[in-house]
Amino acid sequence: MAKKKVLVTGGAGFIGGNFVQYMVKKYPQYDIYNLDLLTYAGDLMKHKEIESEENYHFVKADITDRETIIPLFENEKFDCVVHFAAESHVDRSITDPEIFVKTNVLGTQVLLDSAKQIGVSKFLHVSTDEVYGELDFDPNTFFTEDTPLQPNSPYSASKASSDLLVRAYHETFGLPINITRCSNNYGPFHFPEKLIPLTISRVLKDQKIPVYGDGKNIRDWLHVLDHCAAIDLVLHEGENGEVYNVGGHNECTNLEVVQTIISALGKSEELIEFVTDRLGHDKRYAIDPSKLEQLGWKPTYTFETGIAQTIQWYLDNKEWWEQIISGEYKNYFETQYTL
Ligand code: NAD
Ligand code: TDX
Repeated sequence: MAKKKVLVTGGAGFIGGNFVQYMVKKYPQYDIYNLDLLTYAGDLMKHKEIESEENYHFVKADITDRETIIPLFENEKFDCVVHFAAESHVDRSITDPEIFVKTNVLGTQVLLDSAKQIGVSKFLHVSTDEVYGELDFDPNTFFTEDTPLQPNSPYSASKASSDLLVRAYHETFGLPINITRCSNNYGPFHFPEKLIPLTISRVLKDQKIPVYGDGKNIRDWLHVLDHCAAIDLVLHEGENGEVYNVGGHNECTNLEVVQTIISALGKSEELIEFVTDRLGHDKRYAIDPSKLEQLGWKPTYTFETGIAQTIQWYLDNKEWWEQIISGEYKNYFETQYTL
């Protein structure tokens, strides 16, 4: 019997990369195709361990390039698509929104057209809790799947637009879809422009940590491997057309996150530097994951266990992140921060 073909877009990035590794190891009976453009955020160094596995395949392509993507789907006849590829950094969307619209909106539409043309059995769109906007600091309020979409940044507006297109292809053309909306991920291979890996890599070099505003904004942290398990479950068991929120009830202020990392690495809080706030900075995100829990998902990490594992991973894998922060990233950091 032919192997099931699973296309993963953005599989050279942080979450997609973890998901590709998870799937290649867990499902030898599937062929996993990693399609990625290898932008600044993608690399193949992370896949050294799986690159020679028989069920792993890499395709370098741009999801916005219709002339390449449609024939690729026609030739390969993928059974299902798990769509991670995106521009993902809120700060970059504030300085340069256009690429976010191109990749996140038009790229998703090209994939939807391709999936519709060959008739995939599932199109799983990986979205974000940021499409719901922000919550206030009342700890009893959460995002549910019914919370109205009120995105505040160009990034989250582009993700919300892509969610609406995915929904429309289901309603209009009957494309079998799911949308997952997760909270902030962290864990191995997290790109060091994001708060947690930025803090770990800079604390290890005794460099200042830029904390935006007063550091009181809250994020709900989800370990990337718990996220991979959630996507696996939705891919196999998700009800057609449904949205599932993914989050682990791990709310922390940004200042708490930075202090935890500094303390775990035995350094001084004098490294903290409060800097100008992010424009339109969302106050708080918090997920109600009960719909996904009813499907059978439960996170295995608390923030305590997950951050300890993540810090250890960055200590053990300096080669990977040192290579990244010495490249194009260096110019980005110098224009973004004045530390
Ligand atoms: P990332 O920035 O680490 O990786 C994105 C990947 O997409 C990279 O490998 C990049 O090369 C690829 N890519 C970008 N443009 C492309 C194009 N035109 N064609 C093909 N590939 C392209 O992102 P991430 O943090 O792994 O996020 C993955 C997905 O999860 C995104 O859709 C993001 O919106 C969503 N998400 C992320 C988080 C988080 O905390 N990181 C939380 C919620 C949702
Ligand atoms: O230098 C910093 N200082 C700082 O205080 C950076 C980079 C961030 N922050 C703050 C801003 C946020 O409140 O830390 C918090 C986390 O910031 P990011 O790591 O940039 O993540 P966030 O903006 O919350 O978005 C992330 O989670 C949701 C991902 O990048 C998105 O792709 C995802 O949709």
